[in-house]
Amino acid sequence: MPRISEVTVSVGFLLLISLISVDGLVKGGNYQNSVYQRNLDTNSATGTTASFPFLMPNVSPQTLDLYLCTPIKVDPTTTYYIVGFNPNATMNTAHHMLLYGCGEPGTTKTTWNCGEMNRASKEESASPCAPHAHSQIIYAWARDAQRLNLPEGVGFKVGKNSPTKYLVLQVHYAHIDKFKDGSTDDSGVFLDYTEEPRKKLAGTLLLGTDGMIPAMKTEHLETACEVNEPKVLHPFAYRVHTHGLGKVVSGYRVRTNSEGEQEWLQLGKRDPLTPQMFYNVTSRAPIVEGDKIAVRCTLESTRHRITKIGPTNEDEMCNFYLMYYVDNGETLDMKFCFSQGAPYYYWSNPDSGLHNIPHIEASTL
Ligand code: IYT
Ligand code: CU
Ligand code: CU
Repeated sequence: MPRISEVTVSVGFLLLISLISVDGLVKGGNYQNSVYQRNLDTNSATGTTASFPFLMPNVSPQTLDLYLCTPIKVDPTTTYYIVGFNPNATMNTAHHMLLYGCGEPGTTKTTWNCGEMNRASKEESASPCAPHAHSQIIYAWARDAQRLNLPEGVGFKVGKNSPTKYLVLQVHYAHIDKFKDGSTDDSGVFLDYTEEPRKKLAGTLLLGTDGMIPAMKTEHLETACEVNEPKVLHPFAYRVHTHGLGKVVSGYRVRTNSEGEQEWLQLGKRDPLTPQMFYNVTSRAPIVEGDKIAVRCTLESTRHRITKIGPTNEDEMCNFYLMYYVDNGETLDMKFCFSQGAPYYYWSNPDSGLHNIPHIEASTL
């Protein structure tokens, strides 16, 4: 059955976009048909950075609360380091943007509906990255956040020698009134990148839980993992994510001192109903082998039914993204730290290996 498409792509601009995007960092959105071209940035040997406009290809969303994705294929013959993000969006048009590093994109289309939260509309949709492919959030924007530079000398490795073969931009279009007249939008992010090798590589660790929140109760969803790789992590940013029931999400480094006592050092703590961007960590103290990383989400349900962890707005999530860099070598092999969550896993379980658990109050935010 034919249906009205969610997006009208302005074809003239699409051509222009794919011509632009074959230069430098990537092949175009129509990556299947495009031809490689060398980087135009001839200064890369001297360590200067170039800027790649990763923008929506002039789309005109016609569905309320549309999550739209667009991919670029990173030139797989070259290793690139992304060192900064310069957003091109306003909160009048875009509610949020996420930039994913993917092994494979969710589809081979130029744009697609990639909403996780609004499955109510039963429209055809696909996730940003292909199922089971490498998938990582490397940038998040919301509510007129300014540009983000990674710390000095730090970069996200993409392309050759990296599992990130594609970048996928997700834009949440909350308000669509301005598109009624056929206007188009090119929200996105300018990526500052260099080919100069970086010793300090950035990575993200995703901590989260499965589980459920009982009716009319406040529940703690908790997870914790030990770092058991001989690496020194320098945390610098974090992002939290829940749906509507989230009250507070906090993350800690847990280290056992010489007296055998566990010391909890806060990495970040936020009200998840404030804009879900990356914020500076509370403490940049390094995380070393043997340390644990622990996360709690406090969710408060006033619903008369159980709420489960799941993809829609009727469900909940508990996520804490920790962005860090390593001084030398590759980032952690550990990319995720998920637990079963409530009512099975708690920090206070006898077998969790956690002691000296802090009292975490939402009121001290
Ligand atoms: C079940 C759950 O917690 N989903 C999260 C975390 C997640 C992130 C990525 C799961 C997978 C991923 O590939 I990247 I599989 C989740 O969906 N979080 C949302 C985004 O959809 C990523 C968020 O905004 O953090
Ligand atoms: Cu949004
Ligand atoms: Cu979610």
